[in-house]
Amino acid sequence: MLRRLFVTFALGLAVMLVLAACNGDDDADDIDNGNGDSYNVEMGEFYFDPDELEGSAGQDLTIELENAGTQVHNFTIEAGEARGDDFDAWPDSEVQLELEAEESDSLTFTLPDEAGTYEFVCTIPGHYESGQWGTLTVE
Ligand SMILES: [Cu+2]
Repeated sequence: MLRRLFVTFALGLAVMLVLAACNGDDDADDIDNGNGDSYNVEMGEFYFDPDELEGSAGQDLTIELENAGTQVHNFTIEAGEARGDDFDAWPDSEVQLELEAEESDSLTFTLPDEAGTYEFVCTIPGHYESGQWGTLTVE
């Protein structure tokens, strides 16, 4: 009886831990302040976390970028480039911040006046193809 209680308790605890871990991945948690104009973004082999950002047309957005990987990576939005039909081309000059392994820095840029879904990528050869890209939704 005692053993069954313990197993039930352990299972409940495991479920709670899994739920807590999932909640930690919620992108909304990564917004730094009430204005929603700043994101902490981690990058590595071969990802951005979070990989979905959003903001309002015309606003300034700051990315606090950390390279948690072991290679050079960059956060880039290429002017006039969009790699798939589902993405809009970025209208303004290129946005880029490149960091060595374990470096951190910040980058501030102005979102376009046109609403749309834009993409950000790492331009180091092979990294985009390995999945290192994300979306920036402008509303
Ligand atoms: Cu990269």
